[in-house]
Amino acid sequence: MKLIVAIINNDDCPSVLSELSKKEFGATRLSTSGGFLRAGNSTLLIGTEDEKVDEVIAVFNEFSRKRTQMVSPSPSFMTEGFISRAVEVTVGGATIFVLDVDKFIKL
Ligand code: 2BA
Repeated sequence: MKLIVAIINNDDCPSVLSELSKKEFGATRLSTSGGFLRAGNSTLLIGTEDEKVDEVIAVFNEFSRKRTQMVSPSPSFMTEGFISRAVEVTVGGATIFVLDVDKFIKL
């Protein structure tokens, strides 16, 4: 058995959790924050059989991988005569640890 610890962006969390639940994986979400940016992120704990680890990682790969997105500046930044241009920003990403589990007990 393995414990997957995955740190992802808060915005990606609902879609990752709903896909994991659809595939009948148990998951626990912790609200965490990164030591560098000190911004909120989510840490998911997922206990699963060894042979299903790749299936879980595929969910993160599909729903929380690092990608770029075009974002328009918010109207409050726009002034008369200023032509707003969408900018490309990087969003998402997942940091995943896979740990061996000695015992799994549910009481
Ligand atoms: P990532 O490397 O994608 O890391 C995203 C978040 O994953 C981190 O948030 C942290 O919460 C977690 N994480 C990453 N590596 C970890 C590890 N070895 N052990 C435990 N948790 C880990 P932040 O710490 O706020 O970092 C946000 C982003 O800032 C990082 O994205 C990286 O691109 C950059 N970064 C982090 N530390 C840095 C440093 N010392 N110097 C420069 N850039 C750094």
